[in-house]
Amino acid sequence: MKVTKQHIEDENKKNISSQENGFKFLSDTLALKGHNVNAILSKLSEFQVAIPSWALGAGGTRFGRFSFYGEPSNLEQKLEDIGILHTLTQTAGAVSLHIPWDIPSDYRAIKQQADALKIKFDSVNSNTFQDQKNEKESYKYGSLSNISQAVRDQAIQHNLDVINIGNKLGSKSLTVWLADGSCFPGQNNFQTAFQNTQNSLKDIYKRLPEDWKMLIEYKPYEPNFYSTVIQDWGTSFMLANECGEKAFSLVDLGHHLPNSNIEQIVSILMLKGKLGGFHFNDSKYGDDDLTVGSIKPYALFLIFNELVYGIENNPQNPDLAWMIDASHNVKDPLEDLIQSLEAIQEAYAKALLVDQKALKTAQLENDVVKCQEILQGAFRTDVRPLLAAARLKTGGAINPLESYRNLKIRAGLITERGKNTVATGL
Ligand code: AOS
Ligand code: ZN
Ligand code: ZN
Repeated sequence: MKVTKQHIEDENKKNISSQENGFKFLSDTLALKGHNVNAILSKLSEFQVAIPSWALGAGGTRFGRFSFYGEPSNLEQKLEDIGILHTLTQTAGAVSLHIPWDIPSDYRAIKQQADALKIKFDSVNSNTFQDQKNEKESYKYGSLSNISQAVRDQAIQHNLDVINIGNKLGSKSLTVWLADGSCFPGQNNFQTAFQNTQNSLKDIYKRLPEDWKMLIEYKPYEPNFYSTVIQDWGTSFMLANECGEKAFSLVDLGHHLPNSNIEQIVSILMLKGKLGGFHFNDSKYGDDDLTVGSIKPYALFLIFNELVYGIENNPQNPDLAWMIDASHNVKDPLEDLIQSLEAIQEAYAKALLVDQKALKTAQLENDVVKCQEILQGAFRTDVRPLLAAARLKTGGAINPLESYRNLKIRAGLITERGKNTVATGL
């Protein structure tokens, strides 16, 4: 199943006049306000978000999983799906692999396929939250934090293997997310668990290639429900500092206790030059992994506002690894990802419209009302014609979701791959 240039041209013909009208109105309005529309379009085109290899099949919960059929069952097919997303949206030019689910059998072939689809290999994810076949030790009671040296050594070695695999594909960072923690008070000694984790991470860090980063993800709870070793940004920040300058914190939007001020966390991590990566999703209650922007779009915009500020004002912070980390239980995964990609671009575009100079002036005058007006003025702008214009510039679809449906892509995938597909992953 392939989306061709011709497909997109035919699709775009249907929408071109309304797009041109909408874009003209918006770009004239923005230009009058002093915005450089072309600069915004270039920034939108440059903003690429990695798709995790495990998001292309239906997720499911511990109660069950309902397939969407035609899902990819190997790495080649996962790349094909991302290729479809990227052709339509022009913003999914990267993949984030998960080891051991995605070990390539033929590295050259996989690299060639990815190159042809214009997909880069972003951060590689290790997995020490499940036991793997043929492994001696079990992670039931933790991995890098385990009280047993043998278990820790196995988990360290796994991370080194993941770096090795990523290196062959051109990845430049390792993402570590640990399920380690405890389910009941007294089960673990907090200090021992933390120290073991720190020492293990340092062992991995020592063997990180010169031009690589280590991204340390935090999460307050789940799968452990009493304590998690790397529970919050502060813990991840401490560990990153202990490891060294190539180690950073990774923020997953769903990994905060209710009502946390994520935009403030993002802002201060960037000030300290320690924000390395980002996992996008949305949530109502916990780590719900819902479609980006589907529940709290204003919060997403405020986070992007800090990211834009940080990108412009914090040269001490490196370029970030962007990834969608969502799970698709009741939607076609590809449709869900198209919606997420659109929501990310929308929040980014709105953040680019914030008049930073005017905001600073209003802040210096303690004009609280004006500050709010500036932020909400940007948030209330309908930027969708801008996103479509950015996509058009590089050959994407004016309306990716509509084209995905018109081109009957899921039906095509089912014909090709059959109904009895089981995606590897969560
Ligand atoms: C888990 O909750 C985290 O969000 C991880 O980033 C990710 O979903 C997991 O590592 C899957 O590989
Ligand atoms: Zn995550
Ligand atoms: Zn998560």
